[in-house]
Amino acid sequence: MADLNLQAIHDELVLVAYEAGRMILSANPADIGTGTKLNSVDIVTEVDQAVEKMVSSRLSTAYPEFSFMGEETYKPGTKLGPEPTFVVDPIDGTTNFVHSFPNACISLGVAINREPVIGVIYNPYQDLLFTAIKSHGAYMTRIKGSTPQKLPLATSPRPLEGLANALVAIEWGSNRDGPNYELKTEVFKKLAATKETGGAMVHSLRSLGSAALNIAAVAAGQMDAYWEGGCWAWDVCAGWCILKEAGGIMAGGNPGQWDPAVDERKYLAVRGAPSGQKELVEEFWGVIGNGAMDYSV
Ligand code: LIP
Repeated sequence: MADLNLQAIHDELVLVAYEAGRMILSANPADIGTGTKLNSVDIVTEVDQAVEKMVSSRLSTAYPEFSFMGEETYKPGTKLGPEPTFVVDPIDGTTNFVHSFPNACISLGVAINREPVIGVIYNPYQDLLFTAIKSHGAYMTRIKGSTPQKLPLATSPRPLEGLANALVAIEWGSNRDGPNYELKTEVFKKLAATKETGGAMVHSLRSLGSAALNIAAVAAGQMDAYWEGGCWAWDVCAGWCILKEAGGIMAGGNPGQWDPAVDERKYLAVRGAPSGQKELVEEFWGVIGNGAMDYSV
């Protein structure tokens, strides 16, 4: 495939993101049809499906040679290939959307050789756009048309000084029983507990309800880390590129995995910092202990 113009692809994804934002804002969640997938909390709506259809139609016209991996048309067992692929979540934060809670986004990623190289995340409720192209930095645009701010937002990010000084993003996800759930909830408890009781005493835990927005907040330096198992490549691909371009790192959600795959389904994102990243990852893995999440099916 001839040298790709990543800037042109990025620019098209930004236009697509704003179009998706208009679709999301024009829907009235109280009136839309919803269904469920894995269980009663794994929700899909007709708006998710309509947005993904618009996205895939526009992108397959503009880039017919690209593959497409979207949440609503994903065939279980499909692996992310090496070819240029759009990796798309039409509405990340569907539960928030269904409840009219104003925090959801479209997540548009491009992976080449299974590496995130473009990321575009747009939260229409806040008119907040996060973008990145590999080797060209990450940016946040607060209001459409305003001057993008380079990420991380701090011109001199503070060093990371361990979990006891960290604001950590977590998610409950849609798996609510079994060994993965038991491990996750045990880790949540230990993260928040006092050191005297064997905990990490984090500043606090936050759940934005969207993997993409959690990762974007870590990239911006608004949170220090995000840990989740069970989400998918389309939840993290765009944010991954934005995070890396903002100096952050993406480690595995299980101990010892320093180089996770985009479709690994177990992630630990850490913000950019002049020091302390590796130490924070290792401290976090220490909280997990000998546990390991398994999302191989
Ligand atoms: C969501 C993810 C979130 C996860 C939820 C859900 P969706 O994606 O962003 O991290 O905890 O279970 O998968 O379904 O809103 O696109």
